[in-house]
Amino acid sequence: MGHPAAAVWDSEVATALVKDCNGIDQIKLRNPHGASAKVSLYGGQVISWKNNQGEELLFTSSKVNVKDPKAIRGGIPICFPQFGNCGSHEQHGFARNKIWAVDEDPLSHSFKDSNRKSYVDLLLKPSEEDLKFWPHGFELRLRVCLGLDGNLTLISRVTNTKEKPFSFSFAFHTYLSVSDISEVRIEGLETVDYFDNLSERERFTEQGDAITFEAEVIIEVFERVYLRSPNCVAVIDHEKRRTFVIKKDGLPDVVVWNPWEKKSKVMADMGYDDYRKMVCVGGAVIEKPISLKPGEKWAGRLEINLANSSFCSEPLCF
Ligand code: TA6
Repeated sequence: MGHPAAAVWDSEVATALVKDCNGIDQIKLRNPHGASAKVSLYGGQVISWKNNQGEELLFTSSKVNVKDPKAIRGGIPICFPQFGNCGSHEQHGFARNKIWAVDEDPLSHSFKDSNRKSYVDLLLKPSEEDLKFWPHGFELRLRVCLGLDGNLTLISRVTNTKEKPFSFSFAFHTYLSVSDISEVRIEGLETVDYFDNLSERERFTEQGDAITFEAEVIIEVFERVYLRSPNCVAVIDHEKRRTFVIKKDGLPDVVVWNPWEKKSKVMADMGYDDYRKMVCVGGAVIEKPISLKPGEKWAGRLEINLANSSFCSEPLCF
């Protein structure tokens, strides 16, 4: 079993290549103020994002088995080409269970000042095996960028590289670390329609107030997909006096999920009370999958900023 090698830093883009205990490459990003992030080539999954004080901002299950390379329960798993269970395909698609490559020829990104950020470009293309069960030519690119202010930006791009059109769904399934789920309120999704995944995607409309998580209200699990939502959502943690400000583009829907107590108990890779320390809030394309004609591209961008405030999100989002 390999041991993670010491990081060798590339000062140009402040990245370092290391290996995890399974010998799978990980890319470490850092900024001059102490913030950092880590991306695994397994699934193109962001597995860590720390603020300038070195505090971990993404949730990771207490029962993650690092010796089992499958997508860890936590971080920011990628859902592609589908979200949810679709027939015989893996839940949330196969991209998260493939080894990605560092993209030596990234598409030109409309970054204002990439050279002042620490970032890595990853690429996933289908193998011959993949084409047997999803017969579409694609290039799925991911840029993970750590800003000078410590914010985390993920940009995904899908290109149709073959002669026939295809459709896909996509999600950044972001596990945020919180003090306790009872301290969390989500603003920006008021009055938005949502699918309640437990009700066979029956459509509902969110009430006029922020989303909160009261034990007496949530019986089994909180699992909703908010449809065509505003491009800014605030996840407020009163106890930690901080707000995750999530800005998105090209990702019309927002997934909000917490397994709650009952479901957590039957999840092999979730500690029995881990649900109290996390909330999944991710940008997604679920209600209306993206269709690409030959040669067409799609891009989705998610930026998460950390604001040391737990008051009204109004000034943070708008
Ligand atoms: O978004 C909620 C959900 O569909 C849940 O049903 C649960 O299966 C979760 O996703 C798993 O997501 P993950 O990305 O951790 O595999």
